[in-house]
Amino acid sequence: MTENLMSLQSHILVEESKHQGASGDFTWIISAISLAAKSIANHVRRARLEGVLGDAGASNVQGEKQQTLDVLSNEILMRCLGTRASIAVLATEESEHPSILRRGVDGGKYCVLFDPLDGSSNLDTGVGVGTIFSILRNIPTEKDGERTVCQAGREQVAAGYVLYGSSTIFVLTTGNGVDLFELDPYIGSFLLVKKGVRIPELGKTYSINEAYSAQFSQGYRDYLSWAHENGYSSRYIGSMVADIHRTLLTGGVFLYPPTTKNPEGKLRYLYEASPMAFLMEQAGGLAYSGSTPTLDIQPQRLHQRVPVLLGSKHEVERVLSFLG
Ligand code: P6P
Repeated sequence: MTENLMSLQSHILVEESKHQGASGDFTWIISAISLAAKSIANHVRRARLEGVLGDAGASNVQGEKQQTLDVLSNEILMRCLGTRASIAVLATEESEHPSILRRGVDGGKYCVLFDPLDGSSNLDTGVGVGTIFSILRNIPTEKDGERTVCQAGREQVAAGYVLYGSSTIFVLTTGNGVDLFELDPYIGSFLLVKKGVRIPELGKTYSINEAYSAQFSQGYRDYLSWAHENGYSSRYIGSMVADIHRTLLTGGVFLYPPTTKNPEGKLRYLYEASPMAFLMEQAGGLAYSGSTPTLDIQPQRLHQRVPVLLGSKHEVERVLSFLG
């Protein structure tokens, strides 16, 4: 092997050294997410052996049936992040309201938002699932937790996901491109495997739940008809992190349009659409919610949903050309 071995921890320290006056707080947060990801990966991989599959017998604030591993993953992230002194606010898909840990005057510098185990309804069938996270700066003058975290995606200082798939992959951007790490379970470390990931500008693959086609507006239906006639492939796993990861690496476009059931779209802005949009733009792709760049949206509610269209630059532009 000719490449130097670079762990996620070392990589973040190198990145941090590029920022004058960096305090190390940010590194501690990524380190906490990395620790949580290793623990969650262990439970996901041993779920059937540990008897933690299936639903938890309750529903979350979204009215979705909570899986046992949703609750466990959420607890792991809260326990890892709760110890970090620079965190002001934590917000999760699993809780109705954000948790205010400390004010700005007490050292609270960052807000961390996450979907602890997205796609968890696929766990019983062994499909890849993931953790999605977004890091924002705290607003010391804002006392309300929800207003503090309701920031446009362009305000993010970092975002990423962990894919618990055939291997455990940590994908991260801190605003200087996208880097990809793989967990080496034998040494318990995420190792850098690709720096500066770029999404192909073209990709003849679209990823959408076509079962809802009758509910899509005409523009989406016109795009799908065009794709069918122009040799596109359809790939849809129904687990956002897995679908996005494939799109990032092989190109194409991922869509979750408005439907009758979800007129704003199904995916949540702050801890699903916004972090994924940041990653896509950092990798040279595009991300739109309707006709607005996803990162420009100003959310009003913690669990606000938005339409999602993201992926290869030219593929997203082509879909937009049908949406009018
Ligand atoms: P549908 C999983 O439930 C999820 O939140 C995302 O991971 C995924 O992209 C989407 O919903 C799938 O939704 O309606 O196609 O089953």
